[in-house]
Order: sequence, then structure tokens, then C-alpha cells
Amino acid sequence: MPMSPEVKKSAQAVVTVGGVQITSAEFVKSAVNLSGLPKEHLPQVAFLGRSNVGKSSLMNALMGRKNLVKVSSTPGKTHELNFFRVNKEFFLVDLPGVGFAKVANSLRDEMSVFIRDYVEKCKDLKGLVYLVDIRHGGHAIDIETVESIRATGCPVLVIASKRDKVNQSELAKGLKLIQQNFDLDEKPLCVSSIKKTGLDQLWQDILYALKKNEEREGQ
Ligand SMILES: Nc1nc2c(ncn2[C@@H]2O[C@H](COP(=O)(O)OP(=O)(O)OP(=O)(O)O)[C@@H](O)[C@H]2O)c(=O)[nH]1
Ligand SMILES: [Mg+2]
Repeated sequence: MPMSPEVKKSAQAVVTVGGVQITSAEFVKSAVNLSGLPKEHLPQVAFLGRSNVGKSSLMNALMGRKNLVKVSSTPGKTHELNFFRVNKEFFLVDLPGVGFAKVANSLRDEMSVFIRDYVEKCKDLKGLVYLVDIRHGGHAIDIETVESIRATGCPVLVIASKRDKVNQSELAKGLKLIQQNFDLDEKPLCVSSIKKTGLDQLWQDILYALKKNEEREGQ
């Protein structure tokens, strides 16, 4: 299908975000099962967390694009994995929200089985960024999900989202709670997609995950 001129322009606009030059960012495909994953074997980093936590907004902010990743007005609408190719080098992957209550149990179970399969079996997946709202500190389902990802051996980076929604003392409390809940060595990074806070550090962490795995594969 030929791309509209606007889509082409957005895919090719060159911007620098957090010190990283984004020369291209494009939606490639959605997948609802393992056979739908991209055939192109580029390394992938995926974004996971409860619905409405800010996954899609963060991906747009990281890629320096306003509306490339759909930001949901209705939480829990995304039932597929969405793949975005960055600089023709790697994929950022938007995953469905974890444990969304209004989604029927059967569909929720189906989605969580698919996400688990993807994390366990997709060799191109080099790391997961798990978002927790700084105001909530992490719910039981977040803690369970992060534990089950760790058990697969896939590197997972827990970060806090919506930094702009809290003041300094709420920030300190939230970071401490997330560190305890997820048993982290250090306080997590806290980002804001609106204020573009923390994107430089997050890009460094993402690039590190992609590179570290390259080295491992090259050994
Ligand atoms: N204040 C503030 N709002 C944010 C931030 N990031 C996202 N939001 C808002 O939070 C809502 C949900 O954002 P999304 O990016 O769609 O969240 P999501 O995790 O992708 O949600 P699902 O696709 O339903 O799983 C939207 O109204 C966003 O504008 C942020 O850093 N600060
Ligand atoms: Mg989303």
C-alpha cells in the first residue's frame, strides 16, 4: 500500500531525542500471535505495563513523533503487539496493557499467554521496559508480571512514568516504594512523556540492552 505524503514525512523526519538521532521511525506491523511477528530479524525492545500507564506516549516521545503510536482514549483497546522500526536498526514494540479489568477474562488470558510466549520464545527480544505509574507504586499484578518475566531470563527495566504528576516529596516516596516492591538495586528512573524528562537516560538503557545482546550473540 503506498504511504500518504504525511506518513512518509513523519517516518523520515530527523530529530534528536535524549542525544539519540532518530533518522527514521515507522510502523511496520501488528501481531496477534507468534507467527505474526516480523520476519525481519532486528533486535527488539518492548514496552509493558498496566493500561493507561503511558507506554504508547513514551514510545512516541522516545522516537520524537507525536502520533506514530496510537495513544488510547479508551484504555485496554490494544490487543496486539505493534512493531515500530527505528533507524532501520531495531524495533520498539508496544504491548497490550497488563490485566485490564474491563477486558473479558478469556481475552485477557489469551493476551497474557501470547505475551508470555512472545517473551519466552522471541529470540529478537533483547529487553523489556516495564512502566509503573509513579503515583501508584505498583499493583500485585505488576509485581507478578515482572517476576514472571525475570523467570524467563529476559532483561527487564522497571521505570516510573508520569513524573510531571507528582511533587518532589511524592516522587521520593513513589521511587522508594517501587524500589521495594520490585526488589530493585537502585531507585528506578522516572520519566515524563509530556515534559520529556528522563528520555536521555532511558535511551542509554535501551541502547545498552540492544548492544549487550549483540556482544553476547557475537561471542
Ligand atoms: N501527565 C502525563 N500524562 C501522560 C504521560 N504519559 C501518558 N499520559 C497520558 O496517559 C493516558 C494514557 O497514555 P497511553 O500512552 O495511551 O497509555 P498506554 O499505557 O499506552 O495505555 P494502553 O494502550 O491502554 O495500555 C493518555 O491520556 C496520555 O496523554 C505523562 O508522562 N504525563
Ligand atoms: Mg497504548
